Amino acid sequence: MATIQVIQGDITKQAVDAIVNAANTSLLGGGGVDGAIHRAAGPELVFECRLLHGCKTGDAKITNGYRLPAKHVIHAVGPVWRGGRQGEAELLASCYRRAMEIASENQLTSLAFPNISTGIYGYPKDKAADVAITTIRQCLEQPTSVETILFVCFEADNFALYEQRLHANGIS
Ligand code: AR6
Repeated sequence: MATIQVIQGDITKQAVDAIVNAANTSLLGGGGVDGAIHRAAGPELVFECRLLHGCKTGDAKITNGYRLPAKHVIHAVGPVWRGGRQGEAELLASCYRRAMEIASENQLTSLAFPNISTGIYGYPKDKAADVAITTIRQCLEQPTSVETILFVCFEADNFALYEQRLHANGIS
């Protein structure tokens, strides 16, 4: 049975099989958690990202982790929040699903997620937490190599939202 954990902290410090990045369609870096991951991984990361020729919104692609304690980075592209009627929830769910699929294809067992789209992309944090937790629970009902999910919340309000939802679901 897989476990879901939540911590408040910095995803670049997590020694897991893969950390998930909240990237953009270019995959060539940016601000927020993307910038932090590229800074911590070193310049080799963007060299590998250049070979991937971008990524669609709702999709994800994997690279090595280079100088990170994580072995791999799964770069997922979340939606920009445009009011909620532009398919944002499905695109956000798709990010989590694709990251889980890629992890399983690569036989990864531990995966850390940031709160995709809730920073620069403006997705309401409570709605994003619902999508993230629901989607991960659905993925864990299917056969998967993933045994441990870590939600890494940078901000106290996101941490509180996840704690409340995970406890309410009786998961952690
Ligand atoms: N560890 C964990 N979470 C973090 C960290 C960190 N070190 N730093 C920030 N966060 P954002 P988005 C949280 O803006 O909304 C980039 O420029 C942050 O507090 O990083 O998906 C990309 O290139 C927030 O809760 O990503 C894209 O252009 C969460 O990570 C765009 O931003 C996501 O915030 C993507 O926007």
